[in-house]
Amino acid sequence: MVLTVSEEVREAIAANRPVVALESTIIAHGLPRPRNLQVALELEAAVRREGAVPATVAVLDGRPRVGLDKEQLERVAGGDGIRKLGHRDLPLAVAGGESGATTVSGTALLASLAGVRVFATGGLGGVHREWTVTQDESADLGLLARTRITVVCAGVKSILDVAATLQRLETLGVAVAGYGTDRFPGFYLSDSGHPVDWRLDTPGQVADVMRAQDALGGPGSALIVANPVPGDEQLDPEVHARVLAEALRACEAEGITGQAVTPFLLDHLVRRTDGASLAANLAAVRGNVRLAARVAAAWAAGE
Ligand code: PSU
Ligand code: MN
Repeated sequence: MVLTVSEEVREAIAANRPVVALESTIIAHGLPRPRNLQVALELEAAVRREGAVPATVAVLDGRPRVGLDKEQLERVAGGDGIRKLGHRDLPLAVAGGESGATTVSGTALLASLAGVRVFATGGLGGVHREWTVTQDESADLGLLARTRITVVCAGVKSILDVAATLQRLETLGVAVAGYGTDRFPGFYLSDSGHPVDWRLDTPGQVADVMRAQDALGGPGSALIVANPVPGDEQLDPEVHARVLAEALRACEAEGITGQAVTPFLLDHLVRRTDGASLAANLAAVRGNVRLAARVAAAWAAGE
């Protein structure tokens, strides 16, 4: 098989021990270097502290990998020749022998092929604000409509049109629940300003929903567990609104399109908030990784 699952991850899956998939685009293209490598290592350590095995996903030299060693993580974080790979890019990268970091869509596909059911990230991709003109909707949404995986995230990136993204998730039939909240989180912000219809309060409740998905059968769609960044670690909402408006104007003025849009906006926010957006982003991801490990444990315990 073309997919390479690390020995540690393979053993954990075989023994029904908790495993958490982690995406690599946030490392390679979503965070500034060299901080990104530290973060990658820190996130893996946080998963381990909760008693689960981390499985960071990437493609190296044409080989899709679930579970990276330190040297492989260093390559991803180093960025040289590391492309950004959504799920549609995977066969091209494999056939071409290329290396790349996987987005939520690329990671969710490879993780589920490897048999990993729980995945942690920062914020999902979604519908961009200029959608009526650009038709830019992240491939994350379509893939999550077709993949049975639980994604713990802090909502969708606030650079997006959040209301439109929530609507698309509804249309596509993807289950969404707030974790410990009735509000949909706003990535850098604890509250996006939009409600969610469902709320889950414990890892055990999340695992129960996953079991109900399997018991019901039907199309293999995802479960999105939207876990807010703690209020005292969020980005100041006023700063967020001001800097984001500026970033969106810069993106348009510079003619940035396609895959480059998300990294451009995230980088702009980090620079223009003096790193405050980075701190909030990291706080969100850390919380998601910890929760995902607890969900994976509850899931493994019940099987
Ligand atoms: N969340 C972050 N940083 C990121 C991303 C999400 O905190 O870099 C990445 C994810 O990999 C997500 C991707 O899948 O951005 C979406 O990109 P696009 O809009 O091009 O689909
Ligand atoms: Mn896009």
